[in-house]
Parts: sequence; C-alpha cells; structure tokens
Amino acid sequence: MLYPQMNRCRTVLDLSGFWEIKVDSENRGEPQQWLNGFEPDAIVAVPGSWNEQLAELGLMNYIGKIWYQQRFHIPQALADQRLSVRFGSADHQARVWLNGEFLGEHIGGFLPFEFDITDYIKTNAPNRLVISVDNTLTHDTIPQGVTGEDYQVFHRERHQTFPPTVFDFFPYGGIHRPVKIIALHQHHLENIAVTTEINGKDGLIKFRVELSEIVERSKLKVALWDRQQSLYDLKHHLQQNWLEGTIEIPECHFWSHEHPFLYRLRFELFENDDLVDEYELEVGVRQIEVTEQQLLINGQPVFLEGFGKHEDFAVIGKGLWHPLIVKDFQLLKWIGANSFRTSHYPYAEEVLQMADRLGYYVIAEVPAVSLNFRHVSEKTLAHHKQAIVELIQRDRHHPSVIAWSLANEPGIWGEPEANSELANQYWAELFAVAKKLDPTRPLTLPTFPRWRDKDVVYQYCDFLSLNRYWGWYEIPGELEKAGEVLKDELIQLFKKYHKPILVSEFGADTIEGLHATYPQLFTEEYQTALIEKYFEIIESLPFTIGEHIWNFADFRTAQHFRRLVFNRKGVFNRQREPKAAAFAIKKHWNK
Ligand code: BDP
Repeated sequence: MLYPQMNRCRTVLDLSGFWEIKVDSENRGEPQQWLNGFEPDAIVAVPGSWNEQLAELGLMNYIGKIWYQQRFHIPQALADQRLSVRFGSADHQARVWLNGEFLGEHIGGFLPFEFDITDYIKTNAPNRLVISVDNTLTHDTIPQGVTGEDYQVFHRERHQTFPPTVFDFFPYGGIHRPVKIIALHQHHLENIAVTTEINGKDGLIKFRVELSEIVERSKLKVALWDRQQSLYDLKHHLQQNWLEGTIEIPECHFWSHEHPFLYRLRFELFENDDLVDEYELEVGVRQIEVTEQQLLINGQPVFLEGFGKHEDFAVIGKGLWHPLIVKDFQLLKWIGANSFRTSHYPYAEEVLQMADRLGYYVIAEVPAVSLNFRHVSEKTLAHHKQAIVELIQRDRHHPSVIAWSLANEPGIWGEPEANSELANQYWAELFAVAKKLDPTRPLTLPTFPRWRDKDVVYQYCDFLSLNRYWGWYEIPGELEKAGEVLKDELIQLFKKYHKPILVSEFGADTIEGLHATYPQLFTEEYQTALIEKYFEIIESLPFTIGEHIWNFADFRTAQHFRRLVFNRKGVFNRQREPKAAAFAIKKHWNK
C-alpha cells in the first residue's frame, strides 16, 4: 500500500478536520444501524485522540467503541477513477461504512489500511463515511489488553492501573492519523519495494513494482534523478503485472546520518503511450551489516546515540501533528543524537519521511509491548505476524529504518511461559517471517533482565537490545554499584552470544526543579549522573553499538501511584523544554 501522493495522475483529498462522534459504550451502534448516520454527541478533531479533547465529556479514560461520521463531496471530475479511502491508523480496531455499505474492518492500531470505494461513492451527491473505532485490547490483540482478573492471578493487584494497561503509556483511542481519499486510474501502480546495496563506490537500487492488472501494450518507465540530472531512464514493455529491475549508480552518493542524500526514483505507467499513473520515491542508497562487535552502515562502524520515544502530546494525544515532528527533530539535532527507536509501535509515516531527509537511524518497532505468554494464543500470534508484515511492507523503502524490533519486553509479568519452549517456537516463527520479508535489515527485540543470559529471544536477534534500570528500579541511588552490575551483564552476554549490544533503554524519572547535592532519585542531578554513568560503561566496551536513553520526553501514562501523571524519564519535559541532563548529553554527544 503506497503512501498517498498527489501528482499528475493521482488526486488525494484529505478528510482531516472536525468529525461528529457518538459514544457506544453498550455496543448499540450496529443493531441500531448507526452506519446510516447518527445523532452526534460531540465533535472531535481528526487526526487526534478523543481522550484529552473530550475529557469534559467523560472520555479521558474511556475504553470502548466510538462512532465517527463525516459528510463530504468529491469532484465530479473523479467519477471514472478508481477511488479508495485510506486511514493512516485507527487505534485499535475499526469497522468502516460508506453510504451505508460495509467496506471492511481492520484490527490493529498504528498502521494504515484502505478500502476500495469505487462502487459506493457518489459524485453527484454528498457521501457519508462512518467508522466505529474501538480502543479495547484483549489477550488476542497486539498489544495485549489486561483484565482485572489478570492482576489477581499474577498477585499483581498493586500493579493495577486506570485504565488497565500492560504497558507504560496512555491507552489513547481514536483516528490518530489522516483519512484520505485517493483517486487514480483503474490501471495503476499498486506496490513498490526498493532495497539498496553498495559495491565499493557504486550503489545498487533493486526495485519491484506491482501493478493493479496487466493491460496490453502497457509500458513502465523507470527514471532516477540526483539533484541535478537524470541518471537512468528506461521504458520497459510489460509482460506481466510486475517488473523487477536493478539500477547501478557509479560513484554513488551514499545515504547516512552525516550525508542524508536522497535520489528520486520515478515510475511512470503508460497505456498506448498515454500516461495513466506515476509515483515517485525518495531513495537513500545504503547498506547495513552487523558483525560480531559492530553495526556497519556503508561499511563504516556506527554508534547509535539517541532515545526511545513516544507519540504523545497535550490535547492531541497520539494524533499526528506536523509541528511536533519538526520540533522533535530539531531537538534531536540540537542534542547531537543520530538515532531513535519508535517505541513501542510504528510511528506515523511522516516521521520516517523526516528521518530519511534529515538523516536519522530508526529502529522501527512492532506494537507488541509487554506480551503476556500465559495468554498468548494462536490469534495473538496471527495478529503479531500481521503487524510485522504490515510494518515491513509500509516502511521498507525508508533508508532511515536500519533495523526492525519485533516486540518490547515480553514476559514482563514474570510468567515462566515467556521463556519456555512455547516462547521459543513463537519467536522462531516470527523472526523467520520478518527475515524472509526483509533480509536486508537486522532484527532485534529489547528485553528486561529477568532471564539473565538465558532469554530465548537472544538466539534470534542479530544484535541484542537491553532495557536496563540498574540505578533506578533496581539498586536505586547507588550508581557505582549499578554501573558494575551493568558492566558485568554486558560482558557476560557478549561472551555467550558474540553479538553486538545496544543498550536500548536506561534512565531516571526526573522532576524539573528538584535538586540535591547527594544522590537523590527524581532530582535533575541524579538523572544526569545516571545517564553519564551508563555512557561511561557502555562506551568502555568494544562490542556495544549504541546508547538509547529512556525517554526523549515525558509522556502520559495510565494512572498509578508510581507515576505522577507522566512517566518523567524524559530528557525534555512534555512541552519539550530541557531538563539539566539535556545539556550534559548535548556536550557529550557533540564531543
Ligand atoms: C521499560 C519499558 C518502558 C517503560 C520503562 C519505564 O520498556 O515502556 O516506560 O520501562 O518504566 O521497561 O520507565
């Protein structure tokens, strides 16, 4: 599924704006035929989470279904086009109707989905698009949900949060990314996959294009441009509904953090010499390798300096907001970072477009956070697989994505099943799916330390990712001791697996303005000292490939006595103002 692009052959209409909603806490919507339109309770902005926008209506902590409706016209000129509606994401389950006709459903948040609406759209009258969005999570979904009973069975009553979650971020609901109508020719480009390799000073771009259908006398023109000139321009006669090819670029400009050079790769589809579709991709040529001790990009060792992040901001919640993306990249640059992880779910495609252009290395994560293996079912596995496939297909052409993370901290409840043969099989299957779809990128999975060096996932990871809180949740206040434990653990793991290690999370909750002359949790001095201690240990070992601080910015969590509204491990607060640690990190990373 291609990102919506407006050009000579494609029209994109954005339905962002004010939508009417109706809360459906008792699941009355379908029996009462709300799909044909309903009396609204309120208006909400799309994209955006409903929670903070409509807190006064009682929706701050709402878990359940909400119906959205939008009335829109489309230009008559599009009457003979192939039309579809594309949702950037809806968290977490969506069912969609147009003019009373059921289009389909999508299970899983954070990823786009689209439906063909050609047969149902009206070009001479208003259209009504209705979507029910449900942010309920269950044991079968990715991420999983949690029930009151789970807390009891695991003797974890004191871990209960409101709303109940198994993860440490707020369970926002809504249509979080734009809704777009796409109009194109019946005969069009459907999928484009691009991989790149380097060979000495030369670059290789391998592409595969899939078309909606094969039409006689159709031709596909493939053209590559650098900033000034055309480098490749060839018309291929098509024998089938796909085309594969390789473009060689002598003396290639490779893409990297320092030189995020992008070529423009354009595909033009002709029927009897008439242009019927076109699509242009920005392509960065680069190659990723993992050796026993290093991460290599274009043959050069790279050390990842950056953060785990979240999509989270006041009022908009998890909604896409372009100014925030710009601001965050400015701050990444200011502080001297070169990378981040899309913890704990796929971010908006617009984030990756910026990372491509500005040169940031991204570890893209599947939304499988805190899997509870006691409740993992065939359905969970199927949804997990689906999320991996959808993520890789969506993002594989982005040079910025340098690795896939297939989950975060499975087995967080300490259930022994998470490190059993069951889990072993589960990961074997999922890692194989990801490798097959994309053999060009390394796979990883951030762990917590419970199973020491025996965690079943380590054998499948190309590099290990460790989330470690020595000096915070464990060994609080004693940074020397914490540092020793960290160092021993890193050495042990390397000795056993001979794989490079990213410390993918470490940090300390910090309230701006709290100070102490001695080690005191929550002060700005303690956060700075903890981060500096981790830098010292991580950078002293030859097999580490990076340090990702948790977190870039403070973010909202579900309610619990150990969180003061937000997880406050941000180096910036939620408004993106720096805490003291930010200046120390900036100095260190800009050395
Ligand atoms: C890690 C999780 C992350 C949490 C963090 C924390 O991966 O989602 O927010 O701990 O507790 O275990 O701050």
